[in-house]
Amino acid sequence: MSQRISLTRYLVEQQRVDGHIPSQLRLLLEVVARACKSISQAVNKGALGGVLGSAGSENVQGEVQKKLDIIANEVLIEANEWGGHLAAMASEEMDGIYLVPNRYPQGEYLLLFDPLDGSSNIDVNVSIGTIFSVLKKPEDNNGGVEEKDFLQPGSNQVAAGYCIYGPQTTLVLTVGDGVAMFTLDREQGSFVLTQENLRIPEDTKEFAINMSNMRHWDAPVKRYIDECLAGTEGPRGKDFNMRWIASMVADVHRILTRGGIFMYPWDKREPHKPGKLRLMYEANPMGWLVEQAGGAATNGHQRILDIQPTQLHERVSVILGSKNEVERVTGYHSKV
Ligand code: AHM
Ligand code: MG
Repeated sequence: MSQRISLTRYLVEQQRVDGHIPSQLRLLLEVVARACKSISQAVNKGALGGVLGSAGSENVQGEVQKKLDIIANEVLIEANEWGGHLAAMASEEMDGIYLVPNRYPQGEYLLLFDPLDGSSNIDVNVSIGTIFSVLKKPEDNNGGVEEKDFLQPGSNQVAAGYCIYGPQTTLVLTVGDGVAMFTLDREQGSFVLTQENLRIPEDTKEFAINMSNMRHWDAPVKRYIDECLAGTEGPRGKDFNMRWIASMVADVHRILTRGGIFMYPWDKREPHKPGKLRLMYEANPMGWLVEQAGGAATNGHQRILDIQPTQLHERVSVILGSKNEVERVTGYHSKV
């Protein structure tokens, strides 16, 4: 790229030239990016910043919270509550929704996030990230925001993205006009556009799934993985490679970069739960990014973005990535 384009310039052009985003949404995305820079700093300090280890508390989903889960959550709230662009926020780390305090102006957007995805990787220095999704407050809502206002299908998202804290800090974003990638220039302190119009190859020879759960899977997922494992001698006639980072951000980042399929399916360990991952702030934003890059995202039966949520912290089975592979696994489900 001959001329460096900052995130700010990219967003201004999306607003001005292409008319894709209103100014409030531009502000919102800039604020989220700024918060991600702060989180990146905290992540980088690690043990030197005293940020590693457990916080000694649990979130609403009964998961042990790490210190960085809580720090990242606070950074996102503090950065976003006063700008006038938001009406409310929701997070993996908070039971209910967070209303913008009365002392600040109210905007028309709703922000959802997983402040630090891949928490099990924090203390072992493996890539983690922040995932976010932006919805509009429903038009018929003239009063205060309630949890039900968040319960919109992913197809209503107006922006979605993630920031990965890995060897590089990279922000990946869609506002419905393809997927763009920005790398943090630490010397300048700004995100710089490093790739536009990301495309996921339709075919792949790489899958990502936690194989230790194999005995708990349902038949269609087991069939798909068995066929991949059979390699050149099996029905697929080719060898597959496997990757599992246990950070959805890192696995999805690899898929957006070179293709692949990611699955965290329903399994028999907790049969009453549709899956491990959360619909509204994990599967929806990632599903939209993947679709915007030419891939697909389903729960085995239905497009993720078409699911009507009934709860803020609803879980979902996730199959996403290279289109032809996702369609194959989804097709196996319909044959059961
Ligand atoms: P988290 O949001 O509490 O970090 O959990 C979500 C993570 C995903 O990033 C990842 O794909 C998955 O959990 C890994 O789960 P497992 O440890 O069961 O393989
Ligand atoms: Mg998560």
